[in-house]
Amino acid sequence: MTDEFRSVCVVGLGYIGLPTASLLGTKGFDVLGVDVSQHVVDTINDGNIHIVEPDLDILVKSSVNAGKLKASTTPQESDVFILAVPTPFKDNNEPDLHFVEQATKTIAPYVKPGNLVILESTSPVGTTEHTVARILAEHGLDIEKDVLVAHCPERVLPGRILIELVENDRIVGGINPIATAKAGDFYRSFVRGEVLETNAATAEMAKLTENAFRDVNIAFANEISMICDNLGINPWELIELANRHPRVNILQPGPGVGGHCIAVDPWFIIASDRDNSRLLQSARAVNDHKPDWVIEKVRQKASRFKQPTIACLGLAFKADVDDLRESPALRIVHQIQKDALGDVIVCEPNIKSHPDFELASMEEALAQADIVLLLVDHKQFRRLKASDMKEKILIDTRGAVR
Ligand code: SAJ
Repeated sequence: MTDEFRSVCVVGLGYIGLPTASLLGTKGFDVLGVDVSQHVVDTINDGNIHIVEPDLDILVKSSVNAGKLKASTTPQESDVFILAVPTPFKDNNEPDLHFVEQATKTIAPYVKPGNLVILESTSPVGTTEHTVARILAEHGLDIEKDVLVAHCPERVLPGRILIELVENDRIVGGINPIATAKAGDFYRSFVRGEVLETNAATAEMAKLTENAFRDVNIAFANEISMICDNLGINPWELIELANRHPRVNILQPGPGVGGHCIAVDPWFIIASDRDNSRLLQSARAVNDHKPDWVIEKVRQKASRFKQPTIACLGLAFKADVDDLRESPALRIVHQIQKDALGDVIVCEPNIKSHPDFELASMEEALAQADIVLLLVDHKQFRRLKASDMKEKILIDTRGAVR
């Protein structure tokens, strides 16, 4: 906490907003978390959580019990406003900023001179200045003198959010030098990593570049894995061996790239310069094709049976989370069911139910399976051994079964 910034209003209580709000609560700030969902607000005010993230329940409970974190559907006056709302893309892969616009309009009546307004949502270059600051200016606020507007992209990895919120270096970029400096002071009061100052556009582009870098590198691994399959080579063994070179560090192939970040953010760069983003577009195409390649594999194997039982292990977008957004696993299982490739049994240990599937335990799924399709390397599945499935056909899209 600093003398200047004691109260914080966090808009959007999802995977970034809720951990941030509860962390700030434990660091002495008075925090109001705002969400459009009454259910989310009630859950948090009861000291509970609506998402799966290690240790988040403990942090929320302690912040709420200490009276440092409250939730509401409406904002209130605060020293700092943090916008942590989704930035999805539209059907044509163009950025969809309506949540950012809405959130800015919601806080605008409560923002006073001297306040800090920070956009944490991953955003196309220009959003901090041309969407957030512009809307605040339209509400009569002087964004050059009175209100400090900055971007500080979140960089935390789902599954490690609470550690990375504190330990990661942060980039802050204001729409002017004073906003940058004040936003830097605010983050330095609770982040252990280094807080690096730049301007808003560079901060926005830095975040997009980080995720595009990962997308391109996963596309490389996915492309190698498909070539290996044709050549009869185990891609995971190959990558392990190649990575013993001191300057090679290949990522892991999988069933495709999911989540709300890596599969989305490169499009924000592509939309800003289509002509010069050939590599990013190719990476997106390779990663988006991978689920179809997996479905084709299942189709080939299933054609050996009259009506095979296909045990699909995992629906989440990656290991040990409950998040199904943009999940290649979910897309694959839906398609297998739609194409009636067999009787589908689904096991997803991180969720209680799913509207489209009956969920089974891993043991039930394996007992009935002719084909085991491993889609997510959840910890439960990483314990499986190839020797456990002698009678079955295994399609292991993650190289989890050894
Ligand atoms: N994946 C692979 N192979 C790999 C690594 C990942 O197939 O070797 C897949 C995952 O299974 C998943 C997808 O990629 O489907 C994305 O997973 P991830 O773990 O790479 O990333 P996210 O989406 O959970 O979080 C990313 C992180 N960005 C980077 O690592 C550069 C995180 O730091 C960001 O804060 C987050 O995006 C975000 O919110 O933007």
